[in-house]
Amino acid sequence: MSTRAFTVEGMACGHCAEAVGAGLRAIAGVTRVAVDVDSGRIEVSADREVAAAEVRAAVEEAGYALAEPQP
Ligand SMILES: [Cu+2]
Repeated sequence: MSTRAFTVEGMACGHCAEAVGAGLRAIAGVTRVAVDVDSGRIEVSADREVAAAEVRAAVEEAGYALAEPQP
């Protein structure tokens, strides 16, 4: 079980969160997704190691962008 957090840019409302959440839940092995619209923070829990590239692809598929990691 692993949980990773990312920041999504461009979400504005519950529909955005729903779209991003649905995309993330469709990733194989994902067991739990939390999306906070205001901060853009997402948490992805999975029963395997999910690559950042997979999360990025799902977020972009939903029409949003993953923020670059903070230095
Ligand atoms: Cu929205």
